[in-house]
Amino acid sequence: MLKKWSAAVLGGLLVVGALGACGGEKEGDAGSGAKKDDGKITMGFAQVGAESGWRTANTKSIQEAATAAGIDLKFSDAQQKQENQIKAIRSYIAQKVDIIAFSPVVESGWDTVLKEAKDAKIPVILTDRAVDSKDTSLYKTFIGSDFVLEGKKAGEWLVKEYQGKTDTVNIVELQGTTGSAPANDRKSGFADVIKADPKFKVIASQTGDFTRAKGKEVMEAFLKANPKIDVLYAHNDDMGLGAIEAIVAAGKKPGVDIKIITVDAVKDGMTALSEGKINYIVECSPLLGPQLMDLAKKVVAGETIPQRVLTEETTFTPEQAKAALPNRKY
Ligand code: GYE
Repeated sequence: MLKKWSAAVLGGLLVVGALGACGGEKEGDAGSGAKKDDGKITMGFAQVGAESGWRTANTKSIQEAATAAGIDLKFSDAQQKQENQIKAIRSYIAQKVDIIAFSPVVESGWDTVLKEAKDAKIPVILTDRAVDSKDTSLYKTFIGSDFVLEGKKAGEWLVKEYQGKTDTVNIVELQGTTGSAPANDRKSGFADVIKADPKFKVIASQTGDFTRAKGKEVMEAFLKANPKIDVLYAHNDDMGLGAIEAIVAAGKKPGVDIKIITVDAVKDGMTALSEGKINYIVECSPLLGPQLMDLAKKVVAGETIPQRVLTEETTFTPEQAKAALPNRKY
């Protein structure tokens, strides 16, 4: 690492002092003297929580990739609370880490703390979820999925599935964490596609917080209040899996009496899909670690990186899930 860094310095950066250029753009960064001088990049990562299988896989990917890249990782879990994430980011700023990365639990309310990082000349990378800040200079890049597209893919499957049919299709929706980018976007992408045909009716839509327990609880309430539910659209596998328990307990057959579409494609979701309990899964990859570490190194070395790095993803039918499962890593 030290060698690489020295090469970067010799390769054109004018700043003197090993980690002085950690802002990646400004010369004469303040506070460089207080930073560790071992040539290793220190990253502070403020994770959302441990709410789902997706998140667990994401955390593992980040931790393993940091080790592989020789990056010193400071990791915190915010338990799905924005205030905890803000606290973690402030502590990373106080510790003068070289770079901060985080997955913002909700979209809004980040400007102040991002400005604090910018003032301290600590670059920030957004991973997985976006912020709604107008000032895009507050972060270097955003790496993650296109959640609107994911919602659209879910809607397109539904349109195809009910092609040629005229009866009303009653849909219930389990939304992700309120105010989060994936909940907002997966809802709007889906709504955009199904609105073309008035037979599709979303009769209930509520948050299940991206967790299995809440997915089950909300689905129980949906089932009690609505005698005819044709389709469940859950914003992630975990909520869908919780809902399946509620559906079974209500004496109905998941995947048959109620068709189920979810997002993520984690192992448990894929297993339920291969068994016909879920009908379709839109993939959202949690394996962002290696790309994140790569980008972090570039930012610290002062290289220009793209403002948006998109994750590539697919979709799965039950047959495709069966084929993919043996090699599924998460
Ligand atoms: O779909 C869900 C997790 O932000 C893409 O967060 C992520 C979402 C993922 O809790 O399972």
